[in-house]
Amino acid sequence: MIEATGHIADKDLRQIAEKINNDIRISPDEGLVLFQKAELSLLAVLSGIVRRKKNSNLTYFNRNFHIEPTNNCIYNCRFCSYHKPAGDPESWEYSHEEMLDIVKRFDNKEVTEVHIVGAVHPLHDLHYYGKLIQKIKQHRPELHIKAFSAIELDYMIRKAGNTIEEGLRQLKNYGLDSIPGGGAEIFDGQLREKICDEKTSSELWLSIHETAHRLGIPSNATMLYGHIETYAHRIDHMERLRNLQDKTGGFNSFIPLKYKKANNSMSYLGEVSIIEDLRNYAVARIFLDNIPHIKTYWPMIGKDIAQLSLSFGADDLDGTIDDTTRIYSMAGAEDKNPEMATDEICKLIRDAGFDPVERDSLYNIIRYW
Ligand code: V47
Repeated sequence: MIEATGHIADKDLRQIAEKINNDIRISPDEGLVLFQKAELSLLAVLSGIVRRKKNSNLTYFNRNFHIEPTNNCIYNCRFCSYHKPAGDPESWEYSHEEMLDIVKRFDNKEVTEVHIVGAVHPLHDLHYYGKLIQKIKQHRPELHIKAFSAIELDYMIRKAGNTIEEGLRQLKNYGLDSIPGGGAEIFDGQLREKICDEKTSSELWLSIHETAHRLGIPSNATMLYGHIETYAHRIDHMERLRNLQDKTGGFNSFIPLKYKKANNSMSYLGEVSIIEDLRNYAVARIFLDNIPHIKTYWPMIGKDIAQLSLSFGADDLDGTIDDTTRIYSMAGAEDKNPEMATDEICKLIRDAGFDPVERDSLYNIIRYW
């Protein structure tokens, strides 16, 4: 496959391709060159080499559902289409009982994970959410609870008067199994000022994940792209994640999140092209050599691009979802009621030339389909 690199006209690109083929880490500058100069077809080949070395021909998915406890948020991020103030006709806030009812709807279904992410509600601290987790575990002990972005954790733990380490320990005792990757947005401080100035800093986001990893709580990482960032900002973001992963090894997957323009105050920017999405998946797969999985989150990117992204480094489709998330439909994603039956996910994967495999939340294989 790599004979192709001999024909690459650009000397920089040829050297980078050789490195990738020989399993040598590329530098941030080289990552930037890939973004700036590499053709889509070359990125497909190079990310395919990395993908196959790490995950062979497998594409993972899990059976999961989401709970979004509230969209009442103290923050006002400019890209967010989801948050609404209390009293707004589109705002909601579920009680513990209502959220347990969502869990009970899945009693006879073979789901393995609940993903709980909402907003930073002004009144709820870690014990409010800890007791929710405890009730879910009492009802269904084997269900993996992946819950609360670092932004929610920062607020709920501070509200309870604890340090991050104490708070995470307590949440782990309540039953928290892992942490999703939200709230990372883009780490550059100046950009963060422009798009989400009130939010937890990048340094604190990274430190919350580092502490979680030290306590044996694995997590994911995201990057919001396709707004006002440059390629250099994306590489900076991924470099900070790569450095932390070198220290802790606690990230399971990296999830690029494409900025969606509906119903938020950055709509004038529009959205980047599918080509840009694919380039981004590919460079992420190549650059993040120490993060095992690249997730293509189909409720956000759409099923067709998710399927294409499997040939650009992505190896994980997240889950069946069962129409339990609104974050992306509110931001303009095509699928207003995101759900995929297991058969449909498997067909999507097979049609792209890969082998579907059902995983648990920690990427242990449950079943080859
Ligand atoms: O942090 C919000 C993003 C994230 C918009 O860990 C937007 O398995 C695009 O983190 N356009 C929350 N993105 C979702 C998230 C996530 C999703 C799936 C799987 C996992 C995981 C985590 O959604 C936020 C923010 O970056 N977001 N608004 C928007 N208009």
